[in-house]
Order: sequence, then structure tokens, then C-alpha cells
Amino acid sequence: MNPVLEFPVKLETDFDQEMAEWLEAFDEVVDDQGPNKGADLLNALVRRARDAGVDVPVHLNTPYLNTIPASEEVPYPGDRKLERRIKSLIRWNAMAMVHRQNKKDPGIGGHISTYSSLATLLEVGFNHFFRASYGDEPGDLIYFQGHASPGVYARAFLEGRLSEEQVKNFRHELRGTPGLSSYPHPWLMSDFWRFPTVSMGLGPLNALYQARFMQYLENRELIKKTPRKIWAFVGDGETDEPETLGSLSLGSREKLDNLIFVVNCNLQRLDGPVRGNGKIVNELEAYFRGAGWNVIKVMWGCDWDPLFAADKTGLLLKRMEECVDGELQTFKAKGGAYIRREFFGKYPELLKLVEHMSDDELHRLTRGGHDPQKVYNAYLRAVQHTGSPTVILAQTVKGYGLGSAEARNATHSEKKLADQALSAFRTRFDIPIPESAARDGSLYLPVEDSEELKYMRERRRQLGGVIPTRELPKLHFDTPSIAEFSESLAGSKGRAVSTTMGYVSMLRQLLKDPKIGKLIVPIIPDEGRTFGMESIIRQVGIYASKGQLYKPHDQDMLLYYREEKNGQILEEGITEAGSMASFAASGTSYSNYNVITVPFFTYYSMFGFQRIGDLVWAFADARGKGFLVGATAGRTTLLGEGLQHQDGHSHVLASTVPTCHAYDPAYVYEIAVIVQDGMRRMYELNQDRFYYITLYNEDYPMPEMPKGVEEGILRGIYKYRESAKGKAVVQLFGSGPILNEAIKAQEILAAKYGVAADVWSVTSYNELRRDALSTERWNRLHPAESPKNPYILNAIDGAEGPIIAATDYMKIVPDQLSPWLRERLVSLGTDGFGRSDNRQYLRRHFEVNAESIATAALSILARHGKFEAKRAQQALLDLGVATEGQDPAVL
Ligand SMILES: Cc1ncc(C[n+]2csc(CCOP(=O)(O)OP(=O)(O)O)c2C)c(N)n1
Ligand SMILES: [Mg+2]
Repeated sequence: MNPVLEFPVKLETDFDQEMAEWLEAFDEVVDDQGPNKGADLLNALVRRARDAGVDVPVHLNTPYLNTIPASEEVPYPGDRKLERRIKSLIRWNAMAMVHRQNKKDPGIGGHISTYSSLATLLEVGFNHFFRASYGDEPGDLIYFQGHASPGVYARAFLEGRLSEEQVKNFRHELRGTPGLSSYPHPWLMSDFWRFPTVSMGLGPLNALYQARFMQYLENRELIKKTPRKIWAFVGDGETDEPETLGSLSLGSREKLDNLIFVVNCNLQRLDGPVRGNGKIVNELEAYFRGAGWNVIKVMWGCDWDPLFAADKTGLLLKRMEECVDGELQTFKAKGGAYIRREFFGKYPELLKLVEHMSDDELHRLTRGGHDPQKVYNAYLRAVQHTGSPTVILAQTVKGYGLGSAEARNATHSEKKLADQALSAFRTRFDIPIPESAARDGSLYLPVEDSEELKYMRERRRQLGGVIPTRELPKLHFDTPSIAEFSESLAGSKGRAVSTTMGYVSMLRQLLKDPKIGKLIVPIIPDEGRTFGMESIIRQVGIYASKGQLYKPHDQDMLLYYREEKNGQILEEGITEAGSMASFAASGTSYSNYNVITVPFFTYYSMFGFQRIGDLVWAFADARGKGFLVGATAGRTTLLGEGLQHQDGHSHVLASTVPTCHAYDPAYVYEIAVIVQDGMRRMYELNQDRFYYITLYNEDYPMPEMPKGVEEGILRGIYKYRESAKGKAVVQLFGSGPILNEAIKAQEILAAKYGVAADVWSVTSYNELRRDALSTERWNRLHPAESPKNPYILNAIDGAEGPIIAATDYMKIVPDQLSPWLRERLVSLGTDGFGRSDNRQYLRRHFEVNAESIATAALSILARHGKFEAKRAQQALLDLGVATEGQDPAVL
């Protein structure tokens, strides 16, 4: 029995006496019959108390102690001395790489205090837990705390995976020798890092959904079941991000015992304490426990064990529990004498408890996260635990070992150490380099056949190889030929359908494909019905790890709500962030699981980029592939929903992501061409890119694909309908459903004003701009050679007159081409806040209807002296375009 739980301290009243008897009886049950019977007894008592009307509070916190009592620990399996030595060398090199770089290049930055608090937590993992493979199967997936990257590099340096040259180029990525990126970026170090984690909160969220995706792949028999784990190292400050804690219940709901979070509770964030006036460990314990996670606290090192054992009254625990984190931090910052006076000194009994210890010994009393024995036992429990995910709350010291920077508020921003601190570091961790080299922050690499290097390598060999590494296995993918999309290419034969409907039937076809159908991962955040995806739910089922435990009320209907253990759809509920995390897991499965999966994440376009843009950015960094599909797109096409639903800017945001290829198709055959080519590029040609496609809910007849337009669709523009009335004097560009408005405008211009216009479908201004920029760059860099034309200019070669570009997105989308189209270009778009109304009124309001397009053409023709100005003015009146109203962009 743990002595600190003994009670009462003093038996002063009859009630104290009675309580002592109850506790003694309870102790007997536990001692004689085991802890389970103790728990039964307690539960029965709680039930009885509730029946009797006693208000029994729910406690989610356990005492401020290690969850695993010392008596239950197993001995450490490694060579503690050698491991400490290795860890010291890593600590040194991690610190030295930041220090020397900042000496050389002031302001280049980097972090030394995060890794210093994390070193033991990582090293125990590297030496005993993190498997790089399970036989032929891939190994554990580790999400590293981003700011601890110098420590991860320092280990790889000792392992001989990174050269001294590379390490010396930490944060110097643009020099002759490749350098090391500041943080985990697969884009920049594609054979090293797997997961971008440095934007706080994204790592834990992605890890959580990764764990679920791993089970999904197992349950769908796309990968073998292995004991593989996902480890996510999380900062305690990072837990303030809603993404970190916002989806915890998924872990327990799905029984993700393949997932382990390790929260590095160094009690500090960047500016100061995480919970100076409270206790972050208690707060997190309650949070995780409440969400059904297995919680293991690693609070105190082995050197506290004898003190706890000697403290028969529970006073030491009481003292710990009454300290807020701000005090705990101060104790570490101020040293042993202060700890004796302020911590132990509060109670004479506690002073007596430590009277045999020096001030220095008191200062060195270890926090749990720095004690390999405690950490090892926590990890062992975590990997053995079944039925729920585990969180390890490990108490550490920020800036551990950095002398004067230890546990200081400013430690996070410390980039350099003073000479004296460097010397002290060198002495404390016994780094065998001369004093002068230490002051320069020289790196230290032991000789090749040193005990340290041999031990490290052997440990990693036993664990299946080195970590982190990102692999790129050669995988085969059979892209369906374009002929297999024939239904989508054939048009709707006059039937009015939306691009969303066309896309859904295309997806249904793809899901039936005998070769790649099973690899498709449809992801929806509770909008399946909005997009008419019921038929897909019926066809392939919703993934539900438990199957369907109830009879759905609509079971008798054809399109019932079908959940299955091997269902294919990830129906995430109302979480775009969670869905995006699933998209990331699927979009990188080619590297993490050696299996290509093709995610189609279909969502309400407004709640995409602007809501979860940072996750999209991380997805691109991770070299994710797949299709983001923004449905109910367009500020005037989505009717009725108003300001917070009508998306007129996601294409602007999409344009900011370098690997995102964004398309705004008008017709279903355009979508088919884009999707087919996209699969070919991503999975056959292994291009690191992904797609954003907007879909609309406006019904209109889908034409059959004209001949020879494929290249234009993919590159961004093709002529859709030539003027029927002689050579055009004006060009009309349209995208999405606004293409139909351009066609109507063409008819108005011809019929009422005798003006001939061509109509072009612009599927992607973003693609056209990227092509033009790269051509222009080439021209700039090769002034002696004849200049090349960007695709846009070649495409419209010979087309005369001004260009009216109309879109359901902001004017800045077509304006992207203004450097090349210059004064020819007039953009009409939906700048401003949306409104609740129908399409007719919305398009009139935003001036993107056929009448606005036609009059814009007349207006610019008039300015160019090609049309009578008065007639143009009259046309505005005749066609009902308000000329004196306020600009919708500012309304
Ligand atoms: C989304 C986001 N906001 C802000 C930052 C800047 N930032 C970098 S580290 C840090 C403090 C981290 O504290 P904690 O999570 O406790 O990690 P520690 O370094 O203490 O282990 C902050 C605010 C960031 N990286 N990401
Ligand atoms: Mg912290």
C-alpha cells in the first residue's frame, strides 16, 4: 500500500476514528483480495451513496504522483551509463548547432530549451521503443515536437546519417552544401521528416486521425495488422490549441490503442508558465481521462522514492499538491537553498525529511520526465495497454542542464549560451572537448568504433532501423483511362444536372473500378446528403469499426444509412479539421504504409481553406496527394445561404499553396479530364501535388466534351463557343456556372447589339498564372534568346478585342492574368459579403449575370472607340444594370 495514502494524520474526533477504521477495512480488502476487489468495493459504496442522495463528486484527478508506483516498476533493460553518455553527446550537439550558428549568423534562430527538456523522453524511445519496421512491414510513426528538431538532428549526426557539413548548415538551407531545415519539413528534407508539426496543434490532431486511419486500412485489409504505434510528442503549451484537445474522444470511441501521446510538461511555453496559477498536469489529466484515455503520469524521478517512502503522513504529497506550477518553476530556477526554505520549509516535518541532503542534492531532485527508469516504465505500460489510447504526462524542466537558462521565463528564446554556461554544460555532461572548442560551440563526434556509437547502432538495429526516415517505395497504380470516364464525357443529353451530381456519379464509377476502386477514400464532414452522396453511402458503406450495432430506421429503403466494419467512406461528422487530418493520413499513405490510397475530401467550399488552411499548408509540406473538392461553391451559385456560406475566395487561398492545383470547372467532362490526369500525375508519375476542384449545385444541361479540348482544360483555358456572327471583336471568359452567363451574354450581344463575341471556358486562372510566371522568369533570365509566350497568350492568339472575365469568385482570380492581358482585361467577380437571395438577384447584385457581362463588353468597346458610348450607356439601362447603386464590394 502506498504510504502517502495513509490516513488520518491525526485522530482528533470520533469521526476521524471512524474514518480510520473504514480505511483500514478497505486496506485489508485490497491487501487480501487485490486492487480489483478494492475498486468493486468502492463502486458499490458510491452507488449506495448516490441511492442515499449523497452528492458524490466525480474526481478525474489522481494524487500528484507517478501513476506507476515504484513497487510495480520493472528494471531498466538498457545500459544506463552508456545511454546517459549518448544522451549527453546529443544534448551537447543539439545545443552547439544552435549556439554556433547564432554566433556566426546572429538572428538565424533555433531552440535549445525544448529539446533539453525532452531529451530523456526521446532517448528512451529511440533506444527501446520506436520501431523502424516490423519485419517487412513499416514501423512506428513518430510526430516530433517541432522545436526539438536540433536534438533529432544531433542523434542522426551521431548515427552518421547527417554529415558535419549538414549540421553546420542548420538553418542555412540555401548554401552550396544542403543544410538542415529549421523544423520537421518533409518538403525540404524528404528522406528524413514525415510529419510537419511545428504549427502547434496540427501534430496531435494529425496523429490522432493517423491512428484511426491505420485501423481503417487494417480493417479494410489494405495493410497487415501489426503492433505498430503512433507516438505524438506534444508541448504542454501546445495543448492550448483547440486542435490538440478538440478531438480526443475519437481516440477512446475508436479504441485507438495504437496511439500514444507524450505531453512534455515542462510547465512553460514561450513567454512564461503554461499555468502559473494552476497545475497543467492536473488539468490535462482530467481532460484526457474525461475523454476516456489511459493516463500515465510521470511526475517524479527515482530520487524522490525514498522521500515518499519515509513520509508516513502524506505531508509531502500535500505540499506538492498545494504548489502551483509557477512555484514549481521558481523552485527549479532558484536552486537548492531556496527549495529547502520555501518548499520543504513550510512544514517542520518536511525539513526533517531532507535534513540529510545537501542543497545541491535538493536542486537535483529529478522530475519524472528526466528519469529513464520512470519513463521506460510508462512507455512499457503504454505499449502494452489495450482498449484506448494512452497519454503520458511527463513532468520536466524547460532548459534542463542549461545552467542559468534553466526554468527561466526567457529560456524558450535563448539561442546562445554565455561562455561560462557553455563551460558548465561541458563539465556537467562530461563532453570531451577542450574548453576553447566548447566556447565556440564545436560539435563532438566520438570515434567510429566507440562504445557509444556501437551501442546506439545496435539498439537501432534491434529496433528495425533508424528513425526518422521517410521512404518512397515504388508502387504501381493503374490509372483508369479517359475512356473509362465515358459517362461523364458524354454529357447529360439535355437533362439539367449539377457538377456536383456529375462528380458523385463519377466517384461511384471510380469506386467500382476493379483495380483502384478499393483504394479510393471518400471523406465527408456530415454533408453527404447536401451533395447527393446517399448512393455512395449505400454502395460502399460508412466505415464503422464496430459495424452497425443498431437497425437504421431507413433500413427498408434503397439508400439506407449503411455502416460497416469494412465500410469505405470516412464520415467524420462536423469536423473539417478532422476530415482534413484524415485526408492527410490518406494522402501520404503511399509513404507511411506503402499503399496508395486516393482521398476525395468533399466539403462545403466555404469551410475549407479559410477554416483549415493551416492544415492544408501542412498537407502540402507533407507531400500529400489527393482531391480536395469544394462543393456548394460560388458566391452567387449557392443561393439563399448568405454571408457565411457563400464562398467567393477559396480560389484565392488555394493559389497560395505551391503544390495545390486549383480548378473551377463548368462542365462534368472538364472534371473527368482533371481527375483522370490528376491520378496519372500523382500516382503514376509520382508528382507531389494535389487538387482543389470546386463544384456547384446549379442544374443545367451538361454538354458532351468537344474534340481536342483536353489540354486546354488541364492548362486552364480553351475556346468553348466561337462567335456565330463573324469574327469576334470581344472575348468573354467564364468559369464554373458563370460560363453559362457568358454564353447568354454572347447571345445578347449578337442579337441586340450586333457585337460578335467568342466564349472561353477558363478552368484555372491559377494554372495559367503559374505557367505565365514561369515563362516570364525564363525570359527574364535569358535576355539574349527569343522570348517565349505564356500558354494564355498562345491559347488566345488571334482572338481580338477586350476580354471580359466573369467568375463566381473575386475579381482578383482573373486579375492574376493582368500582367499579360494588360488593358484588355476587365474582371467581373463577387468581391464583398454574400447575401441571402436567389441566383438571379445575387448575380445582378454582384454584377456577374449575363446582362452585366454584355454591358461590360459594350462599355469597354466604347472606351476603345469601337462602340458608340451613348448606346453603351443606354444598354445598361435597357438590360437593368444599376449604374448608380453602391459597389457590392463594399456593401
Ligand atoms: C500555431 C503556432 N503558434 C505559435 C507558435 C510559436 N511558438 C513556438 S514554440 C512556442 C511555445 C511552445 O511551448 P510548449 O508547447 O509548451 O513547448 P515547449 O517548448 O515548452 O516544450 C510558441 C508559442 C507556433 N509554433 N505555432
Ligand atoms: Mg512547455
